[in-house]
Amino acid sequence: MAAVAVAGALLLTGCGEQLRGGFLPEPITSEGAEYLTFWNGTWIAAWAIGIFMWVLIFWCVIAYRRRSEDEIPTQFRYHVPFEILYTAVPILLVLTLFGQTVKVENTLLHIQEDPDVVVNVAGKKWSWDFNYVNEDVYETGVQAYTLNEGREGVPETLPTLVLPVDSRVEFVLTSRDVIHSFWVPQFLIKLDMIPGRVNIFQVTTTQEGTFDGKCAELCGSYHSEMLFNVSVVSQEEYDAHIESLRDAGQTGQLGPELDQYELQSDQDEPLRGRSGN
Ligand SMILES: [Cu+2]
Repeated sequence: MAAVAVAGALLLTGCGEQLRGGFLPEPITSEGAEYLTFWNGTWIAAWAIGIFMWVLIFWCVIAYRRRSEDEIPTQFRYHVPFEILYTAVPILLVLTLFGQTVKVENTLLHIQEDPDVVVNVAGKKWSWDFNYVNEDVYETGVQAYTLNEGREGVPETLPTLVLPVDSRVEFVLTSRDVIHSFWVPQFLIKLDMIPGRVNIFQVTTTQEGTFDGKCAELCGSYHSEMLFNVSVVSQEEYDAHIESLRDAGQTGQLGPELDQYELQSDQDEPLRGRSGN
């Protein structure tokens, strides 16, 4: 009852919005929304179990306290029903959490055939190239300069990834040099970009607006300036944006010829026995 009262009070205050959002960025994809439900469910379960255990602990401490100097409380052991209970209940909890985790992970990493939009995002020290694969146009960015000038005016200098709303979008993640990580906080998922490898995930956009994107893997001196914008717009605006890239002559793809790393000839050998790596 105390928990319900506290939760009720929080929901009625300004904290309520954040509490319902699990103190996470507001999801802008259907996968993000599903993840948020799982996250909140996990916390509700954890609090319910925690409160139940605290009540039991304090009840024991108070109800079975020693009442006089020479009294010893009733001693008992090998209480089989209890032992079965505190073995079975945690196993059930762990299995439930495990099952739900697998279910949500499968949703987040599900790759659908024929997505509406495919974007090859290449991370580079310290910015991004966006190749719109089906449209055969590209956008390229340079590093943001936030350290000296602060945040003001910076978003206009950043590369913008434009996506249509209510669409299935595939990100094909590659790197031109070192390990980066493609992170749009409001997707509630991020994935590493590893030189020589291709990582893929898809989202279904549900909300129009302009959102922040950044690198989430410490990749060098200007990692913190590796920023971009994500603009989710109507299909018409998306088509117009693609046209504007075409008109600007940004046709074709910024391919692997721009990569700065060299594949090592011994890369397929096991790491064991190699030195200096
Ligand atoms: Cu980076």
